[in-house]
Amino acid sequence: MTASEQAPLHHDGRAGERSRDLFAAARAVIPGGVNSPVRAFASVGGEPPFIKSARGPYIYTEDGAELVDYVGSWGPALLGHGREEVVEAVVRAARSGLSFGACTAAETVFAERLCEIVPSLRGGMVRLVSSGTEATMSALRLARGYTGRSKIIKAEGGYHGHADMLLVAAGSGAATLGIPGSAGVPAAAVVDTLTVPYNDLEAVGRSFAANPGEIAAIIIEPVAGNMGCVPPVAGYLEGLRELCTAHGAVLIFDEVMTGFRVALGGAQERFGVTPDMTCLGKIIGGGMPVGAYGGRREIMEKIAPLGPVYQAGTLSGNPLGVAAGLATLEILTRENPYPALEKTTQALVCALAERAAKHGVELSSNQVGAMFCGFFRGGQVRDYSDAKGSDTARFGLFHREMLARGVYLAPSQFEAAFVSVTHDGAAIERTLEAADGAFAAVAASKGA
Ligand code: KE4
Repeated sequence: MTASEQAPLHHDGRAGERSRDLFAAARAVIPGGVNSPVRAFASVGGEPPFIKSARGPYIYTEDGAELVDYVGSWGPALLGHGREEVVEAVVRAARSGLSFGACTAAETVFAERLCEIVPSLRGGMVRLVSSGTEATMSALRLARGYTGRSKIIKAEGGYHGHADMLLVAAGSGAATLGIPGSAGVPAAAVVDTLTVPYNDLEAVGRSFAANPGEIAAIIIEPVAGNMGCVPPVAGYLEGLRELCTAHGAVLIFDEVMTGFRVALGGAQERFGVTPDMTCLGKIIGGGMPVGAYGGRREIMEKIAPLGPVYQAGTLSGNPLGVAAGLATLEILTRENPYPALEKTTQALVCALAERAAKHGVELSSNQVGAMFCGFFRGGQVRDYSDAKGSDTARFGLFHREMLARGVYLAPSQFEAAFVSVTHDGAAIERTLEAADGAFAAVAASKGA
């Protein structure tokens, strides 16, 4: 079909006939029709539009809609969709073979670049894996092996992937679906997982005091992004650093989302607090499945084949993921988009807040770098309990109204929105126009 025969693009992102048919077919062979639960739109209502392609700040649905995208593949698309240099790098690598399961020179170059850029990796080592889940699961096993201790601390509403030991009071899709734990996780798997409220240093101090010499690690999102976006309060990260140093526990920053998003060197660079280990994912793969964990050399030397802690992966460090990651890092270090991203995102968050206020809709906004979210409630949101006080029904209505007006937000109040370097004036303008109408619809709705 030539371009002229194609129906003109429209902006109504609600699932049309084609997406509905595709979703019915998907549900017949894929649980819930999705390969990751939050994509099912369960908490916002309606059916998910199926995506055909994406370019820059836009995604294109199977029903012919062009939508301004703030999911960005859940974070990876910081450079916008389909950045030519990244695509070319993957195509070039693919022409030499897709995967060897053997050492390649590019993996070393990639590891060197990560160790140059991320403060906690400087002078240390890094291991490539294929997802954020693998990164956090491996980092915690390594921390346990390194310290000889079993207990770990995580924050309520923190999401670090779906490894058994971490599916306790989890955020993101677990929070969205209201299943912060999970069936199938034996009590024994989580008996050593302690949870504390985010931004509550005293609770962490009490956990250490109650478990002297038993806590192997704290794993924390240095900016929470899976209870909605919640920044660390002043002194929080520094306090975690001090407590871990004092008690000989490993401080792990889960920067799968914040890494290369809130600063080139991640939240640890932005806030000036260096953890012992860092988990990475999303942006470092430029849209390909890449994760990584790394940190101090004496810790990393405990991982096989150097040490007794086992971890492995068929596609770890595969040529295509490494090519996409290297191209992405090259662009980010060359262009340093962070000041402009901060400015664009701040202006967008302010303008959205103005439109909410204009229509008398309570909205509590948080933003760090190129990630943000609006909680449908008043007051400040500093932890998961605050986030859960949001009116999720109103969020659902807002989501549907924005989608109908051509803006694609994460289908959950407990996620963050992501701005890319390609979100230009036109995309922002369309977003604000849509928000004006969506907030009006929320204000007019009784109840939700
Ligand atoms: P993956 O295994 O999904 O690559 O990464 C897990 C993970 C680890 N740590 C943090 C801070 C994360 O945000 C994630 C995954 N994020 C979710 C969205 N908030 C992925 C989307 C999904 O689950 O479909």
